[in-house]
Amino acid sequence: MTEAGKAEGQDPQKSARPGIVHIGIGAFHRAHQAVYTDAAIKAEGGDWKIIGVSLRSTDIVDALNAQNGDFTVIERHPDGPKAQRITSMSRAIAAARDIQPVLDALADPAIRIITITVTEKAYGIDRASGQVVVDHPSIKHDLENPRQPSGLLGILVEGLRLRKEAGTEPFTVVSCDNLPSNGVLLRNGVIDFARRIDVALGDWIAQSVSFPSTMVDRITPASTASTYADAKRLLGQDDPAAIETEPFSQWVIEDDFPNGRPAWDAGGAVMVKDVEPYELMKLRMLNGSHSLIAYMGQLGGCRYVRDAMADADFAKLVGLHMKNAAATMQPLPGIDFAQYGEDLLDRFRNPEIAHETRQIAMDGTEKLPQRIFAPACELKSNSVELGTFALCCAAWMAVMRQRIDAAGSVNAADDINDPRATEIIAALTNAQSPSEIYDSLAALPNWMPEQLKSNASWRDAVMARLAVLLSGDDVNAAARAAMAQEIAS
Ligand code: CS2
Repeated sequence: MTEAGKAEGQDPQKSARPGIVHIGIGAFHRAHQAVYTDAAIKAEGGDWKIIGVSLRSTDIVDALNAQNGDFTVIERHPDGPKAQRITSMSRAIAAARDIQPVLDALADPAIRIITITVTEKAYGIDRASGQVVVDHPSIKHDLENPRQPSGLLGILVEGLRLRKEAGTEPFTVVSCDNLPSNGVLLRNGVIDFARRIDVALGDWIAQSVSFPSTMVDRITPASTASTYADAKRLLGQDDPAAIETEPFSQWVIEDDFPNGRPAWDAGGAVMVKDVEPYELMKLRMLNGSHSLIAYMGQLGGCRYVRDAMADADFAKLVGLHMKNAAATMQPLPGIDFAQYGEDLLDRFRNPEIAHETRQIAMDGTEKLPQRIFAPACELKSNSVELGTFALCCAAWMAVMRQRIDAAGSVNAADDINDPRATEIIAALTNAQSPSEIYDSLAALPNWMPEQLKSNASWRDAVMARLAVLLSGDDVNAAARAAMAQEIAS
């Protein structure tokens, strides 16, 4: 059926046409923006259905298209799972197969918003300068082949170029990844990329494209056999695109949509003028604690976040880190950080959510700067609150050390799972003592802020914890000892 053919009948969901292209249709998008958009169309209608684009995988595209774009969301409540069918996606496109349909969608005047969840590493933007990282694989490819892009920035810029050329209004671009000031970061990167190809295009983007920032939140573990089994049991059909998630969900959006937007607020989103304080709170208190749980959990033998939270010492450590992270925040009217932290602890404890520490532990070099280093920079150089930040940094270093043997080979059962794996391996080859490990990893270019690197108390704090984590042959026992020392201090 054509899109126009779908525009019949009374159901606003059925009659709606696409108005959004979403790039990155992994589980998080299906648990979050797709659900808000579904609720918005059901509440107030509008041509806001989503065309989903997958940059790499093709399986999810085939699975969604075989189901008319519809899929099942299972919410894991303490009293059992609840399933819902989401129908806000009209179709999906695999960019890896053919980029042309993606560019056609981006050039279509009916498309007014591009939303994005591609994870931190897909941006290829230097966080400090806002310029593109020219040796990032997709940036490099797309600067050389701007009409046949395959990465995020190249696709956005080519889409905008086609619109400029056709005299079409630009779309609004909305990053929904866990990056600080994600709208500003993406804006800077897109403009810099465009100016490297065509200065006038870059100037036009700077003047006419809006990049609202957003804070997104919903804990969404990777789907497993039990996700698919529950989807079938609850809704009676096989669904290889089914996902499972927690009951909680939050979306705070900077309200800057010159070409209109769905009634996301009717679906529960909060529209604000300034998202940054919400982003900082979430990145530092939720994601920072998640990273601490992930690395300490990898060392301490906790497969899932809930296993860590079921351990009294571990739960205390996480509570302490939330308190320390809250100490780096400016007050936010209407928000009680202590209560926010308590609610996070409850969410982490949810026994129905099987969120693997290994999943959260990936891409550490992309995550630690905003989750751990930036807040640590806000604390006085020898403050007691630095302890849990130093522990998280040390735990990441210890996990990396353990996944690579002394000769610099990755242990058979492991994967570094980080876009800077080659550099990490090179840094750790022959680095054995805590000071060798710390100094070689802290020296990764454009990574740990100078303010921390030049802070002797920080270096001492990380090295002391690394020494405990690497002591003896029993990794779990060493992790427990480090945890006990932290909560006692
Ligand atoms: C997690 C996030 O994998 C991770 O790094 O910290 O995906 C986290 O679950 C979400 O941001 C929750 O909203």
